[in-house]
Amino acid sequence: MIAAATRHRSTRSVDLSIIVPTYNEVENAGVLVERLDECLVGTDWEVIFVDDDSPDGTASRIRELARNDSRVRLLHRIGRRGLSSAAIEGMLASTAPLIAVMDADLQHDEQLLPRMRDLFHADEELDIVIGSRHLAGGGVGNWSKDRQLISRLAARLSRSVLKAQVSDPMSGFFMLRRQVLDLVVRDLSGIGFKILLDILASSKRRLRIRELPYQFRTRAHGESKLDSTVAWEYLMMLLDKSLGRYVPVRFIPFAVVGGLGVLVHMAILWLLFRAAGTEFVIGQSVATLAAMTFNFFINNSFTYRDRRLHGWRLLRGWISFPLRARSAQSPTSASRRIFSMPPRATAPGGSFRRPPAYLSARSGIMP
Ligand SMILES: Nc1nc2c(ncn2[C@@H]2O[C@H](COP(=O)(O)OP(=O)(O)OP(=O)(O)O)[C@@H](O)[C@H]2O)c(=O)[nH]1
Ligand SMILES: [Mg+2]
Repeated sequence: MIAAATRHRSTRSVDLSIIVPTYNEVENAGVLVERLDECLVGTDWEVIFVDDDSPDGTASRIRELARNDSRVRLLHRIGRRGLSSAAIEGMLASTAPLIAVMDADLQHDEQLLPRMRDLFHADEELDIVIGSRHLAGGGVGNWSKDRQLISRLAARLSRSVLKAQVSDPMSGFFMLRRQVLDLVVRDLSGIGFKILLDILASSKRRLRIRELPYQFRTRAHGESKLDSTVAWEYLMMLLDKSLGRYVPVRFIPFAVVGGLGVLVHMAILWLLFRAAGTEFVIGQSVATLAAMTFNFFINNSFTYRDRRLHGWRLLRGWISFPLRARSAQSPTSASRRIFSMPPRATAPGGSFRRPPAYLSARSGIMP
């Protein structure tokens, strides 16, 4: 018992946790740990990589690093994606009073970390220090004109939810006190890439913020994960921040996709029944199946992107989706009315009154 207590007391306490979300960063993880080791002399630090089961073996590489260096930790998430949610879970897995978030791809200047830490030591009231690309002395490296334009547009949109004046609310490189995390963590959206904006927009009190300029470097290894869905997720996050307290944000795209599904249904039914002259029941069945397929894949790609299905699970989900919907093959009274068909006798209990399966939230691709 005494030996256990002694052993317990001898464990080190970490002053700074650096949270690094990773997806396919196998070549960068080791270099980042080396650079942290060089620049954080005199600080008891740890790095928590949060890997979303990268196919390139990043998690195995980090495990290998962790076996030789107890400052390296790994949170391995399976069946999940998302930079912000990874950062949140990494922060929650740490115990240090100071927490930094940075990318794995060496684009963030690690030399800023000791300067950020010193600012916290000098000012007890300070809440967040942000690495800014837009202050004098900072820069965005070799970004194309298009990317600069999109970034400016996104920053302008962010003002609708932002409660603080900062030059780079889209930065992915910052340090904060644990108390700030505790203050906002239950209100975070956790959607998409912009975790700093999420934190700034979720705070119920005015935060004390400092910014330090840095030059965003060019990625040396691996590929960018920025794609068109990042823009979609960004809009979802802004919607969540502005409307989330009234309606679950996922419901908005789900309802829009449902509405588009109705249009797909009606267009196909018109083509088959009116233009091609097939029987109504056949047209209706094909239209229902097409609309369900449309809704399933669009919801999978956008509404539930963070838990989207791939490969066999996608195929299984798609096949089981109409099978689970008992009314899938049944003509709806709406289409019958639109196409001037006489109403069909309904089974006791009015099963045809049930909305088409692809419109119901329960029949979404949620598990
Ligand atoms: N855990 C996790 N990490 C991610 C995910 N997407 C991106 N990342 C990591 O988040 C960091 C930033 O992603 P990048 O693709 O470099 O995005 P970026 O720096 O804004 O864009 P580039 O300048 O084009 O590199 C990197 O460390 C990625 O490995 C994800 O879905 N899950
Ligand atoms: Mg990057």
